[in-house]
Amino acid sequence: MKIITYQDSSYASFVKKLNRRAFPEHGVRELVSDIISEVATKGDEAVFTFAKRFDGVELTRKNLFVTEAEFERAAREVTAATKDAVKRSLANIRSFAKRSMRKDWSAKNAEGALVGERFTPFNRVGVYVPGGKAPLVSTALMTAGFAQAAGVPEIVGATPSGPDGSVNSALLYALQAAGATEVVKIGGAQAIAALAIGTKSIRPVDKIVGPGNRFVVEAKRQLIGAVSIDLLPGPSEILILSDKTGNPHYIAADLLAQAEHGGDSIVGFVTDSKALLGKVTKAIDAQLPTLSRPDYIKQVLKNGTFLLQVKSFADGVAIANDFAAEHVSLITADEEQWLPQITTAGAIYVGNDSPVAVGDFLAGPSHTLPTGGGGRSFSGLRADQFQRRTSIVRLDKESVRKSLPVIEEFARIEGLDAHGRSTAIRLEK
Ligand code: HSO
Ligand code: ZN
Repeated sequence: MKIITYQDSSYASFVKKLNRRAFPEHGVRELVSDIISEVATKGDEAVFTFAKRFDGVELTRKNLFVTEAEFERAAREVTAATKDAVKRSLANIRSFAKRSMRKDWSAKNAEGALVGERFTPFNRVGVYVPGGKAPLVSTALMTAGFAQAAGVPEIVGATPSGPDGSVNSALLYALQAAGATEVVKIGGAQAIAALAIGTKSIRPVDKIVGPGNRFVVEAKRQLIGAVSIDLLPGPSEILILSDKTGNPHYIAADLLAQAEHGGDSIVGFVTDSKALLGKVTKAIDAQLPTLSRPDYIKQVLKNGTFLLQVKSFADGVAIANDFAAEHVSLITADEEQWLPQITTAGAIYVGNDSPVAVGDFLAGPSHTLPTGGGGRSFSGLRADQFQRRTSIVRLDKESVRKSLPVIEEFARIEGLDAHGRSTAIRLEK
């Protein structure tokens, strides 16, 4: 853990580095580009080769997709408690989704033409659920669940299988409950490439959503154009910003919760209270031995954790906005003043009693959120990102007549007289 206070000589340079901008790493960029080219030229064969190399699994056209029998077995294997948890999380997701969905509208413009927008769901989307460190059952809900709420008819889940070719039962159950119509057992950049470009066995999708490691994120970035994407969500992050009113045990627990994702996850604590900083440090040490993933956590505590004492709460707010964390927990006696000032977080959790874990699993907003500083430019996954938007324009003779002088002027300026003609012809006898 890096512990720094505003009095330290390294403070200024450390804070400067917290003002992040996501940029693809050099080696990753080339590697992913090669994987995409292989999938584009060799299709299924490339996918199978990479599955063998990266996931240690022997895939063929026969076991590439989850079968009906596997779905049925998963539904038998999961407990009633799991089914209930999935159901309750999906219910919150659906009602959250409903409120953020866009609705068709039309209105008259200044010349009396009818203009408006119509929303239709994407035909076919891919939802990526990372494998590896944990069966991210909630991630299936927090991606596919929104596609389902938006009415997407074909939802293709993609997640790597274990070396024996199997996928976690609860994950399969959740994918199906959230509307997945197919599940393909592939992961990594090759999965994103296969979904975007298509292979003999895998029909391409129109949009790909969901979090992933740096290779998945980079593949999504490179394949924009072939598909659209949601955002570029990477490893989990939390930044807790608290004044002296923060409960150190809760704060330590929230930091450790996101740290247990391991890998490149980042957890930060920023406070203007020296006393609280000390207490949080102690609480982390006290809670760590009680948790079941010490290795993942220790890795993040070592490489991706900072505890920062700032001079004023306003400094902390500025740092939080620069850092643009996936999650910001805001704990302060003056919420009214500070909450509106945090503008770049993917999600804000307010007050001592709002654990980020509740949003990870149940609350309703998608936990698929911008990371790596992406919050400056992106927002979290929403239901309306599964709606295609088409604008619609309808004129009658009267609105053509009122529009014509302006059309003819633009046609003249741009030297495109056929444009002017195409409008004027409507008014000829
Ligand atoms: N904290 C993760 C989401 C997650 N947590 C899934 C548990 N399971 C990214 O925000
Ligand atoms: Zn989490």
